[in-house]
Amino acid sequence: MSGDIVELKKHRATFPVPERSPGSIALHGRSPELQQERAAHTRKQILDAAAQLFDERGYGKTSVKDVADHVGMTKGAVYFHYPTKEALTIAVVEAHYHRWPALLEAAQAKGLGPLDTVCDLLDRTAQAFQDDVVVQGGARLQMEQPLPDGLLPQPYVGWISLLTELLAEAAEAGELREGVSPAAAAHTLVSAFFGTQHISARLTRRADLVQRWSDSRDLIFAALRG
Ligand code: LUB
Repeated sequence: MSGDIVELKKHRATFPVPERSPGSIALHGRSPELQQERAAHTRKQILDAAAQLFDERGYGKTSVKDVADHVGMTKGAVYFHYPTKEALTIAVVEAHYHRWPALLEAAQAKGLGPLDTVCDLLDRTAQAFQDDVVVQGGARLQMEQPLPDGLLPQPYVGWISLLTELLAEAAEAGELREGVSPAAAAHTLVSAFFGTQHISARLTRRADLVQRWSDSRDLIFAALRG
């Protein structure tokens, strides 16, 4: 399954969200809209807790019961939203990847040149890896690859293809040093980012990631700029 970011945006949910019939009856006096809001809030609570426990303990040492206890729910309440541990795992990883389009839009909204847009996007991504528990949990799961092939997106390929596109625009704009291949530069940036966040995670639980990435990207972008 492609890990392409655009592909993931279209990626189907892994569990059917219960369809609401047009004339659904408000249960317990709550409007259907309020019920949907509460269900979405509950799913977010479960996802955040699962991501935190997956990041801290890994897939194998995290049970659905652990997640339920962490959010103060019964296992049944968790299973209502995520029918299996695998569905919960897939949901955390998908939520991890679904963070990126908004960061790309924010970087592009600044109206920078293509190379500075890449730089700004990766700075935002470093902040997300430092602060966002779902990003952290998704990264741990993608490291472990605990599910059979094909159930989780292929890691890294989405970022490599996105950065290759953006760096090709930078080359067309004359922003890249002569002879720099956008594809090679994209692969280098993704590898450097992945390694920087991994070492930061192991040594400081990512507390120093934004600074570490700032040091890495200054060196890399100095080599890329025309
Ligand atoms: C990124 C991770 C951790 C790549 O794209 C991915 O799959 C990634 C999780 O697998 O780092 C670097 C931006």
